[in-house]
Parts: sequence; structure tokens; C-alpha cells
Amino acid sequence: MRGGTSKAAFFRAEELPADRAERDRWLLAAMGHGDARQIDGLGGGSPLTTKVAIVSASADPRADVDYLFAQVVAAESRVDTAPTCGNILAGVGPFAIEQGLVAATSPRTAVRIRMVNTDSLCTALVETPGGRVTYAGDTRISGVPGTAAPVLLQFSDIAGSSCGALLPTGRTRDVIDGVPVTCIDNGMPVLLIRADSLGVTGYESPAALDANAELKARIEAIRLVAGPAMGLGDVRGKVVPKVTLLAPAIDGGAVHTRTFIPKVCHEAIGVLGAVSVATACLLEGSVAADFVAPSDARIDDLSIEHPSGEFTVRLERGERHGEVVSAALLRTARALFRGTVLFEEGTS
Ligand code: NQM
Repeated sequence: MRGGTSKAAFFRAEELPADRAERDRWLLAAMGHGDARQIDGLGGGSPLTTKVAIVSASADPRADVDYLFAQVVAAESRVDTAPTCGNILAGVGPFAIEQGLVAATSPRTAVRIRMVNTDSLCTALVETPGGRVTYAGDTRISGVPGTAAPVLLQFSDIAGSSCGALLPTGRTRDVIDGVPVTCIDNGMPVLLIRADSLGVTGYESPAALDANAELKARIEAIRLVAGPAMGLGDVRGKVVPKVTLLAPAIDGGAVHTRTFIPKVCHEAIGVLGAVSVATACLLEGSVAADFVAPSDARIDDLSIEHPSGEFTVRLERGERHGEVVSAALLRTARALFRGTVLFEEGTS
């Protein structure tokens, strides 16, 4: 399925081996690994198309289904279940309904999803006219051609999802290696850095940034210090924290971004990554707040500009200073293919 601007193989949990090592070996074989093109698997040669969603009925009374996200790191022949993925999350509601895990209502169905990786909750509103999922509609999202049915994702408890606190270092701004940064986790651990403090504009293409070995080494050095400070331990082999470079908005948005996930520059921005960036925009003293006029509005729509367009995050503030109580955003999804992955012992 396509979920937002990413693509994943979706599995029912009971179809996969229960043993974790066996499951990961199987997922690597299914998606392809060990070469950049993933010629021996389903993956599309990019982290954004090498994702896996594992879905099952939930035992949690607050949720209908459990969604475990797995990032297959093809180059390193590894499966990482530390982060969740908000783009692939957009496919979970339609998948759960089509698999009979949730009964559809008309014209739309609310699917309560537990994001197992971070133990947080999301309600997805899926278009189901006449009690059937439809993928056709008028919603356009940046980074995906054409239009499709909207999937509204609503989050209410994502602060500190992986790090235990919205501001895992206890501060809105830290200095690492002489560079001012903000470490934040509102659904996704993200390290924010002003692009100009690393000698780039932040408007370069993802390909140009990916080709800048010196910049990438500098970013990784800062990330390796930020990881333990964010409570994530040694992040050498982990895909979190992500790193977002910030620059002034150029298209009427709040801020312009380039995001490393974390070794490759994203063509757009991750969903929960964008929620974390938008939240930082509201926090006085953060490096993101440098770019945004202060606002006291109860509900803020923040447009996060990225290489292929923009992403609007709706944030609702709480009573306490700097508190964000809920976040909502629009995605689309599409079921692309249903079938059986073939795996014979002795191959892969
Ligand atoms: O931040 C990319 C994506 C993502 C993750 C990544 C995501 C999120 O675009 O919630 O969506 O950060 O690896 O799918």
C-alpha cells in the first residue's frame, strides 16, 4: 500500500513467524537487502519504499488494531522497529477494514490504532461510503501525483513517544559541537538545526545534500552526541533521531525544511517528523521559533515546507505554556496489490 508519501508491504501479524529473529530474516528476504536496488525483493531502493506494516487485532481496550512498523535497512541487512511511521499509518485504517478487523460504518469509519513502536494512539478517519473503503477522492498531498480519498489522522498522546519527554534534554535549545540545536519528540525524535549554522541554505535539492559528504559527516557527528542526550542511547545503528535542517519559509509556510532520515535526505518530510517540527515552532527559545511569529491561538495550522511541497499540521494548545494537546493531519492512501510473497529456504 501507499501510505502518504511512502510505500510498505502490509502483513497480518499472524501470517508472519512469531519468533522475532525469524520474522526479521523473513522480512529482509521479502523486501530485498544487501544491494542498493533491492533486486531480490519488493523494496524500491529507497528507505521510503522499504517499509513494513504488521497489523493485528488489539488487546488494548483503547484501540481496535495494533500497528507495528518495521523499517528494513537494506544496505545494512537489518530491521529497525525503534521508530514508527506516520505516513504508513495512513494505510492501516483502510487495511484493517478490508481485512475484516474493523466493521465499516457509512460514510466514514473511525479506526483506533495503537502504534506499537511508541505505545501511542491515533484515530484514523477512513472514507467508507456504503460501508466499503474507497481510495478515490479529491484530496491532494504534496509528493503524490493526482488526488485520492482523505484519511484524517488525529493524535492526542504523542509527546515523548520514544524519548519519554517532549523536550528530552529538558531544554528548548542546546549547543552541540558549537551548533545551536533543538531536540524534540512529539511523535518522532527529531534534532533540529538551522541550515545556515552548517554552511548550507536549506534550499538545496535532496540529491545535492546527499552528495555533500562533509555536511553529512557533520550532521552524523552532532546526531551521535544528541542521541544519548535524548535518552535514545547509542544511535550509531538507529534510524532515530531524524535530523531536520531549517530555513526561512519561501512559500507562505511557517518554516522550510530538509530532513535526513537519518542517512538519506527525505524527498518530503515524515508525518510525525513534521508534527515534531511544527511543535518546535510554537516553543519559545527553540531554533525553529527563530523563523515563526509568536502566536497565542488555541489552534494553529502550521505549514511545514519541504522539497516537494508543504505539509500542514494542525496543533491544539493546552492550558500550560508550550503544551500541545493534540495534532491532526490529512494524508491519503491506496491499496496497490494483494498477493503472496514467496520465500524458499536457501534463497536470500
Ligand atoms: O515521521 C520517513 C516517512 C517517514 C516517517 C522517515 C514518517 C514519520 O516519510 O512519521 O512518516 O522518517 O523515515 O514515511
